[in-house]
Amino acid sequence: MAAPLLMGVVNVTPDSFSDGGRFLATDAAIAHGFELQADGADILDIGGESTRPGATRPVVTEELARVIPVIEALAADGATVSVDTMRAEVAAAAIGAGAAIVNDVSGGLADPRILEVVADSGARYVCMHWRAHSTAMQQQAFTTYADGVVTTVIAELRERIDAALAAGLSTEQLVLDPGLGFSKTADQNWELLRGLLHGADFDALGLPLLIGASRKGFLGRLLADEAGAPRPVDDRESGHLAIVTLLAQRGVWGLRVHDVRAARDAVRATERMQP
Ligand code: PMM
Repeated sequence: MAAPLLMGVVNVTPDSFSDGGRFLATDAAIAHGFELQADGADILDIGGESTRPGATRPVVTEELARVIPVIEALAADGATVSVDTMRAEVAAAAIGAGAAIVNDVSGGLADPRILEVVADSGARYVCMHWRAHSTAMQQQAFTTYADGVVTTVIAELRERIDAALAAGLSTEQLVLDPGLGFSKTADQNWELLRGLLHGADFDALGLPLLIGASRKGFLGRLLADEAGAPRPVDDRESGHLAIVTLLAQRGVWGLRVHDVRAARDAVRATERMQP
């Protein structure tokens, strides 16, 4: 079984929950990308919009100014670059700057023109399960799953696959992502992971899978202290590595991670134990 590709996260944002503000300057973001590559990243995912619950969106010119110079520099050096954007205009500029993958957390819902841009370019398209922008996504209306979270997420992903194919994408371009933390409660994230590890429903879609669990709130809550305070964002890696290990053993196309070195180590150890 092929080891999962590791997608290292470069958030060029002032407000991401995991690393907001650390890599907002172009030079710091580029240096971080090179660091992640040295740590063993296969893909560098460059994002200019924070999707943390409650975050407000940057205007498109701001998003472009954040990500394009970083993508240009990393792609020019030979890195496989992905752009984390929901906007067609940003996707087009990123592909022009050398991005090979468009990681759209809205699966084409936020800006449907993004599907045509990707179809025409031939780039890979990560189609994530999503229901609403950050300001609204954790409202109860968006975290209700009538048929259970696994069945409903899969049904909604099927709709997005149909939309992508109708816009001209080929199945070879598609990668699916259940969107952990996006319009999901902690319990629903665990249920999705349980479904991925112990069910066949996701495999029935017949498409590669990308999973992003790194540093997310459901890990913080799992590892909360006795008073109930969530484990801080930068101290959740031990729990995350259990997920990395089991998903690597299960077989997935990719894992979106912040600590590439730790994930690479876990994947190597997992591979070593394969029969
Ligand atoms: N999570 C975040 C951002 N982008 N993209 C994909 N495909 N899957 C994810 O789970 C995902 C994503 C939020 O995490 P961050 O703020 O640390 O980038």
